[in-house]
Amino acid sequence: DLVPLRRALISVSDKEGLVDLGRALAARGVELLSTGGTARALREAGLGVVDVADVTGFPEMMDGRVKTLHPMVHGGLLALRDNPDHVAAMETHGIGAIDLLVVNLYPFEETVAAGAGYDDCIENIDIGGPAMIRAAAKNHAFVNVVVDTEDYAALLVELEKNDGATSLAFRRGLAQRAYARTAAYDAAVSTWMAGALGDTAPRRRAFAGTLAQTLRYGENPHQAAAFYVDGSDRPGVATAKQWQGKELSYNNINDTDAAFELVSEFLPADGPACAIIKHANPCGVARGETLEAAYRRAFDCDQTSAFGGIVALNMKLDAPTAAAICEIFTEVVIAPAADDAAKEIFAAKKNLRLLTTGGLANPAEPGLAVRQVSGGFLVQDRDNGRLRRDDLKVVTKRAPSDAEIADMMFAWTVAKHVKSNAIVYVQDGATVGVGAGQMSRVDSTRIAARKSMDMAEVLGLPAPLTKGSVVASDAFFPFADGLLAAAEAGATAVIQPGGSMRDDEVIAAADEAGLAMVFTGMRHFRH
Ligand code: 93A
Repeated sequence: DLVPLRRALISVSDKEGLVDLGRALAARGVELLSTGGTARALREAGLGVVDVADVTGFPEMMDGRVKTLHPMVHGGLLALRDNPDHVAAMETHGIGAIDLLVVNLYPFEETVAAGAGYDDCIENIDIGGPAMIRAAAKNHAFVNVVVDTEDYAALLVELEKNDGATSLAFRRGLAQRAYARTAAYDAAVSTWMAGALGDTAPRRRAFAGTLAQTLRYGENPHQAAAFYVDGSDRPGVATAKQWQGKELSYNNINDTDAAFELVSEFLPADGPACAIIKHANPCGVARGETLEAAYRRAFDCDQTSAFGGIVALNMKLDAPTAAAICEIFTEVVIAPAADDAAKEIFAAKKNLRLLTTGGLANPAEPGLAVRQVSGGFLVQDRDNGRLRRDDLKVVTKRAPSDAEIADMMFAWTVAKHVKSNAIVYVQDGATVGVGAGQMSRVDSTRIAARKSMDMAEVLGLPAPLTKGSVVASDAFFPFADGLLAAAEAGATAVIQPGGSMRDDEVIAAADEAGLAMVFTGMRHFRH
């Protein structure tokens, strides 16, 4: 199954590594065919090249839209060399076999990411490239197809190993990667078009990403894993710059995403905010007079869990905050930016990863969330629901105070980022108890209160900070018991969606306990 390599067609937008590859192939006596810009680059390097236009007998035309779309090219890629009819057709029409196709496509994804206009994006949809890639990959029994500059070296190693030929196993691997590339390319086009048309309906989306990183392992060491990016330029873990520390792991990426999405809810104009995440749930979120104060207040919600956590900040990381973070072991810090003094402090902590994003994510931005189930994918709009003060409906005899309302809005925003059943106690712009991921809402309510009691002991407080707090619930209280547990922990005001069959019972219990309660009319399940 060894096929010797005699004739190659090279047509690349990314010219990186092109000349070296061309030289190595020429040294093996391989004939080089090429399109306009690629041929020029090879010639400038002193290599002999045949223009595709001379092979097809047609000039490249229509701004390059039609250059390789011709039977002289596609026949050379698709002909079965062991099929007498195919061989006869090649002879009749003077079609020469092409044994190697090297193509990388018009930079459509980069053009979109750079914010180019509609027409520019359209012009950067490559047609001839994918057509050739798919043809060559189909005919991998005889043809090699390389779509990534990173595979040039492997091709040369293979040729060296087999004295100028390639094995079927090698060509199959190339073909598989080639189809992954064209699938991702078309998905990127379709996704961009959906956005451009303002139609992001889940049912119309194609899914694909570009492999950004092969991860050391997945959620557990026995699971292989990789990180795919979708090419969006949204600030976040996928586009962040890493300044120091080891490579991020699967769990780090997942947790860092949760941390940054949460902290992005808090606009810098409203003051510094910090979120500390463990296992994708916040173990402390707070505002503060300074960024350092925000961090310390978030840390004080649950000092035990914060160890080895992910810290996200809504503003440029400064030195005092960096020093405070360094007091314990932290896995990752993510912020819109970091000043030099902060970077210097972190430099002493070799294992700490620092990521900067250049800005905050927009929590109101539309988008899709995908989850895999066995046998398929579930697709939904991302939860970009945001509450305004006017949306609150007071349902109790006592109306909440302004301070309570501010804390309720904060607690509600945090609860959106806590796994259901989510219960979040907040006092004075800081979480003081978080109950996450329980199967019963009463349990979440009690666990959060219990943790607050533990922290009161650690901090030497006379009473847990749930006393005099407000509490948020991501979904309605189905019975009064959860609400009563929150009242018992000392909450004075409650924010929840409402809508339970027993709302009347729950409201009566709140009135009886002297609580103020508001309904949001919106739910924030997160599973
Ligand atoms: O405009 S195209 O869709 N029409 C074609 O016939 C065609 N053939 C190759 N784009 C086409 N290509 C692409 O041109 C290749 O995929 C490659 O990205 C690029 C290389 O052009 P040049 O050699 O002129 O730099």
